[in-house]
Amino acid sequence: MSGNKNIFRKLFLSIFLVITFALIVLSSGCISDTEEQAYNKSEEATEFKGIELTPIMEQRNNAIKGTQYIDQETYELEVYGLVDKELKLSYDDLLEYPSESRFVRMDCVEGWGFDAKWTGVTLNTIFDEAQVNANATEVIFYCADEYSTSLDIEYLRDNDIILAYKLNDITLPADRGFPLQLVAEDKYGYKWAKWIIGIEVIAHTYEGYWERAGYSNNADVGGPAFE
Ligand SMILES: Nc1nc2c(c(=O)[nH]1)N[C@H]1C(S)=C(S)[C@@H](COP(=O)(O)O)O[C@H]1N2
Ligand SMILES: [Mo]
Repeated sequence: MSGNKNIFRKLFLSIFLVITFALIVLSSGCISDTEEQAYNKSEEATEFKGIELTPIMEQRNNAIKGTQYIDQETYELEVYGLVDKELKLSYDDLLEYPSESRFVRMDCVEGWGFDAKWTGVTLNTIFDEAQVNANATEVIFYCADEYSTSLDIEYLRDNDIILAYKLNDITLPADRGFPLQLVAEDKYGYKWAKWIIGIEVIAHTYEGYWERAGYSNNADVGGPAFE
């Protein structure tokens, strides 16, 4: 009888261990978002110039095909079109430009948003290096998930718009657009291209992914969502 009891105990213990293990795996699966693990929260900025920032964990995000995982080692940003000098910039090239930090609010057209500190390189720096032609009117941003959007070159230049590689002092997490997100100040979220791999300078009008679906090509925050 005592032998039977032992077997029963062993069986009970193994079942208990299997269930516990399964629960741990399942629950870690639920919280294994890149944003949980990919950065050190103690390094995240909580305020900038006296303005309170929304913690990254509380910021929502949005993507047509889910998170894109870009390899920092092989990444290249191509700048082409109406330029005298085409550029192919590595991640390290991007970090070598003078960096600029700004407080900018991101507002999705769906009605949610967040306040963040963005750090990156200004497009003016890149446009000047590429020697953008005088007849250029618009710039297309192509992304790794085949998303695209465009903005007037005048808007980008006059507002000294930045391509951000950091968010609240943290390197952009994969789900947030690593290596680059366009900080399209005062424009709805769908202009804030993530996972940017190409920048084309053009002299005609272009409609990006959501713009083709009827969303305003102007996209001013507070303005109409549709055209
Ligand atoms: N490449 C790419 N960029 C994108 C999108 C996308 O689907 N793909 N979605 C846009 C939309 S609709 C919003 S609201 C913002 C969300 O950006 P966030 O991750 O900073 O919140 O990303 C924009 N940039
Ligand atoms: Mo959005």
